[in-house]
Amino acid sequence: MILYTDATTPFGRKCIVAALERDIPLAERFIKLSEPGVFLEINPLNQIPALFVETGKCYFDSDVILEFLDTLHDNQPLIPQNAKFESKTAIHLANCIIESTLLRTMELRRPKAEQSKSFVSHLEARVTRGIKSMENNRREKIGDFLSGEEITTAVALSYVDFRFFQDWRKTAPTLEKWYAEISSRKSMRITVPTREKPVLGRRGMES
Ligand SMILES: N[C@@H](CCC(=O)N[C@@H](CS)C(=O)NCC(=O)O)C(=O)O
Repeated sequence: MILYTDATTPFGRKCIVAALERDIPLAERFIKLSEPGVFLEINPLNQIPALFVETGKCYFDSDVILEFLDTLHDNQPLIPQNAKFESKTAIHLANCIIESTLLRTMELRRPKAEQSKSFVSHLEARVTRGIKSMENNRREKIGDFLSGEEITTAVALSYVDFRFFQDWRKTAPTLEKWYAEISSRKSMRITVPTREKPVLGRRGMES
């Protein structure tokens, strides 16, 4: 299986962390979306991540990929069936924090005269409210197997740090402690957005 991704995409990182946490062999291939070439046959939307499976099937959208990964292992599922809707809602919250941070970055890369301050403020307020909700709901201890919710939450906070601001910690002490612990896991450490090359090589082993 090959995951088409790049170093900075948090949606791709979710999938790699999940594969590492469940010991699923997955090779990574970095792709430049500005020069997609045959990648458009894998994902006509020209978005990453996208997963190519040896059966010839291609799956895209990181949540679809997480659900597919769950069909490949016998450990604790990434999406627990007994709390599926809670889990998917929490994943959606983290996804929206990622998406709002991404849109904010793209808006601020436009020429100054074309940027919308009100759009940027709207996105920032959504990120702030989302993190507050994460803080209010973060109770459980980190177990041996990270869930899809934990992975997406941690990746979202890391992306906010990477692209936006770090002072969310001032108002989210529980989340700060939780995030510090989860960030020290190997799967999170080796997939930081500042890495220069894929961590998973051709056979899905660390390269
Ligand atoms: N819902 C998708 C979102 C994927 C996404 O937005 N990926 C970004 C990179 S982080 C992308 O490919 N952006 C290029 C574009 O949308 O043109 C997922 O969860 O995989």
